[in-house]
Amino acid sequence: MSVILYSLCAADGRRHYSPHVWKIIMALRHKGVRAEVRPVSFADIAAIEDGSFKSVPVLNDNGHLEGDSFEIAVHLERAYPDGPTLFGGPGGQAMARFVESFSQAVIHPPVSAVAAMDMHALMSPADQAYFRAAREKRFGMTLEQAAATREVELAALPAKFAPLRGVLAKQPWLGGQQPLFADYILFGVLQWARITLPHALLPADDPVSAWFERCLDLHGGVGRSVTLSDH
Ligand SMILES: N[C@@H](CCC(=O)N[C@@H](CS)C(=O)NCC(=O)O)C(=O)O
Repeated sequence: MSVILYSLCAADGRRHYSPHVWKIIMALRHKGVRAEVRPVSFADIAAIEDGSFKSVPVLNDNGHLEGDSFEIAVHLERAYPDGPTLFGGPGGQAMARFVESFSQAVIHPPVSAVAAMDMHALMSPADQAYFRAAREKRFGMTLEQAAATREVELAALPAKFAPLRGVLAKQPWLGGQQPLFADYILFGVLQWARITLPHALLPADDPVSAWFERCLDLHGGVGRSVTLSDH
């Protein structure tokens, strides 16, 4: 029996910072599945397992390979039916796709820009070169120019969390009375920011910050186990 999760890691070999990997670290703990988290760099991704993967997370669950965070969660729900549910049924699974889409379309892009230079600082020289080329192509500007938008992006960010804040005024988790994979999707983005940025992304008195702290307390506080950015 062996479960391996491949995870993008800083040059220090300790700071796992990928938002998509964090969704799965939480999902594995939620299901009570023990896994070895194996650190990789950008350069290592092409050599993971059968060489067919272009991004992390990648999960090897006793020989079953899965390479997209949502598909990994669907696999875990199917493979470990005795553990607590990650979706709360087919409707919950379908609606978690909306949360993923919201996270990718609305939250991910500004955090990418705000964290660009801080992420770069955490990487090995080889990953820095890869990351700079890939992100400058995606952004259509240099990393430095993307980072120069950070004050504007940071100021606009709390309003973008309004949909989550609105739900949290009525219930403690997106999942209702308990966290579900939908919570871990948005947790992943904030955890990425927590690990890479030298400052908080949202004000401490924001209900979203209180929810994030509750997420950090889950599953034996696994989210707090990563050393914070000190660069
Ligand atoms: N849809 C994928 C996206 C995963 C993804 O973009 N992972 C990033 C790390 S956060 C990656 O591995 N990127 C590889 C690259 O940029 O070459 C998922 O949710 O698993």
